[in-house]
Amino acid sequence: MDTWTLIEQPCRFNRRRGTDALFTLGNGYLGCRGFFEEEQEDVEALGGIYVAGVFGRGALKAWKGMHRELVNTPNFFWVSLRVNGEALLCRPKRMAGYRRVLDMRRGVLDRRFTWTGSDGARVRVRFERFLSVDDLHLAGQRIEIEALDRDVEIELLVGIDARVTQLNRVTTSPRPIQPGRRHLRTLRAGPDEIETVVDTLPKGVRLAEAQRAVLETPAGPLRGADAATTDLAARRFCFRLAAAKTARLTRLAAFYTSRDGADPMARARRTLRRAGDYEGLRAAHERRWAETWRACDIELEGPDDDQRALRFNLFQLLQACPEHDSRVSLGARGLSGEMHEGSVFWDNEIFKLPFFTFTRPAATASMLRFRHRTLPEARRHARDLWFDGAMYAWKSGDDGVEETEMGVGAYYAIHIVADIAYALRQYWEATADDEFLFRYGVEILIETARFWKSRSHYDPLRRTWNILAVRGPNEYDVIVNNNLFTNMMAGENLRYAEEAVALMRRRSPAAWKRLAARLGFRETEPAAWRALAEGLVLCYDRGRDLFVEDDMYLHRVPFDMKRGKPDARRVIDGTLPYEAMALYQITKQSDVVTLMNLLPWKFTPRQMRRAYAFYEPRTAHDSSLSYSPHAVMAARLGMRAEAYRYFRDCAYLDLADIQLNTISGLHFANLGGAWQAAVMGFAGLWQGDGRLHLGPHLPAAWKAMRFRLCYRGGTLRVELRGGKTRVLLESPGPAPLRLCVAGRDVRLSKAGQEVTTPA
Ligand code: IFM
Repeated sequence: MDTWTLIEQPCRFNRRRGTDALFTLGNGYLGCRGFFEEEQEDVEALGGIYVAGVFGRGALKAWKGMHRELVNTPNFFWVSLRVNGEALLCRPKRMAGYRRVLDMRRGVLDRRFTWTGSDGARVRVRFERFLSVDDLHLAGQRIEIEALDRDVEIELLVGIDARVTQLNRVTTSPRPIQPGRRHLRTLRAGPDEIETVVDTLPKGVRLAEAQRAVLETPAGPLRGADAATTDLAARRFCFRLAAAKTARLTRLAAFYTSRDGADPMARARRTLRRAGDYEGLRAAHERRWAETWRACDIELEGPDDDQRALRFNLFQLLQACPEHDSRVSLGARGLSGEMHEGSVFWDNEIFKLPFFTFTRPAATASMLRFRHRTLPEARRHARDLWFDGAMYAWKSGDDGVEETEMGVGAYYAIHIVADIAYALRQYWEATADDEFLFRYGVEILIETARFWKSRSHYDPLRRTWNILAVRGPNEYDVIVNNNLFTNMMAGENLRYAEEAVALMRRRSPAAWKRLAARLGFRETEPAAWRALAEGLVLCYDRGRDLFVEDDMYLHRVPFDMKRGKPDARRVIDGTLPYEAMALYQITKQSDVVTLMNLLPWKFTPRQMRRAYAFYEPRTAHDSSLSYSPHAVMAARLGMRAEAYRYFRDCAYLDLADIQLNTISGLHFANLGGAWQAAVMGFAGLWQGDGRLHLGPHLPAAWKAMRFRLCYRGGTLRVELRGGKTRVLLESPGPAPLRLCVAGRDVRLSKAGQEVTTPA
């Protein structure tokens, strides 16, 4: 069975658009949902192409005016097809042999079907498309039309369609597609070029798109005639196709925006002129994918469905990653849909970055640079709210401004500040990249530590430091005091800041002097950070050896999960209103469990087991961020069957539409969670005490698992088979790598060196 392809067959006409997100293609610069190319009626023609960093003004009131939303940009895959004068529309009675195939190995989408007109004439149609990962500004499309049993008259329009609007009026909740706001104004349209501007933001972005389309018919090539209209660049090809003959259209499209530099249209033209032919472009694209998969794939000896699902998660994560541009990061739905408006949340650092850190560290570096670039806005945000240092927005577009709607809790959801510090530390430990740490990281760590210092309050009665009025990962607890996750992560943030300052002072004294002067660093700060880190309240029930989510959790009323969550809908959508959650012991998405996965060295196995047993039945999994941490912890605790069940909930979350909102985009944090479930759960990966830890916890359904890891400049090849773990050093780093494999200390320094445990 082919585990590299996602196949839809037959067409589910009634929920056609619901699966478009699954068939998304992307290259980090562009993302393109799997919509049908040929124009349909009404909302079917809306496309769904997004460019990282291209935002327009949305409809919700955020902290600094209206929020931003990722713009649905002109559709350069648009075609209109008529056969014997009749529009080729996708209708159940007209189509046979439908098949849509996402080839994840090659990054190519293919769709084919046979269509019968009202006059009985049949044509076989095949569409192929890709967004080049070799040249991020190019896309390729091929359309083949075969007349099956008689001659037909074909009219084919090939264009770039700027009539598109947002797919939805409201993007915060999933809905069937319904046309929404229009952000684009067309400046100029010709047969092969269109220039538009997103003019719903003061400094509107200009978009320039150009196409080169050639039609080969049995009678020879056709160039087509100008068919441009106000908001559509298009060429029209009219021809007669004899029975049993095939015509083939090949189009290359180039896309630039004013974010890429001056005169984007000149750039688009130049790129098209220099682009070779379709085959050459696709071959280069496929070579890039082969290299990427070599580094990032996880191979299983187990059920084919699991292998395919795992690859699907990795594929989508990889192809949305904006590694080329540190002015943007990876949104909650990537470039696959409009829910959450293209914004970046805490889950980027905690769920997605670990995958990149250990497979493509440059991608993590770029996304952390995004946090560094948005530091001025985070400082301003902190100042506006009477705090020191930097308070990162809960929800960021491209400029770091808080995009959360007013009044829905961004003021409380401050753990994101420490999550960014955690990801930074994880990156530094995994890469030993001092240069990055000193150039960008230390500044973030100092400013975030200062934030925690000003956001914590001393309680003279208990002689402790509290962090009051917060919202942890469990968003059903809207405002709590001393959320364990927040306090412990803040404590780590403070420690990382202290350690990073000491390191930089030692290793790069001149740069440190400059930074310290620029930030107005005071010598008393590190000691104050340490005292705070040591004094922060950590909610803990000594009698039960149980770490507690927050000050009040144990005092709340037990929640009847059967009654409250009888089906897949979230509790707050099905049975009780949001306001009721404060009364109950209910966890929306894993909170303490996630924390224990992040900082495993801080807890004993017994404490982890107790926490898992306590919180798991109280967790509604009403967020996509919940399954993977449960899979990781269950695996590490040796509960393999349970871990596997959670792994499947996670890996199939979008494929099976478990959260009922995949139509509005894929759940990117969960995609990263699938990698975590496999690598941090079943392969037991974690980082601490200067070593990389691995240990086998394979589920019974998997015989073996293989993957590569980047670690401190070296590449490791890991294979788990049954109870054995084999680690091979494929290419060494600058220093010997220290590992702890299934409890055994190992040092690997030469290429080809390997260790197997138990031996
Ligand atoms: O970051 C998450 C949040 O924890 C739950 N709601 C969705 C956000 C974006 O994924």
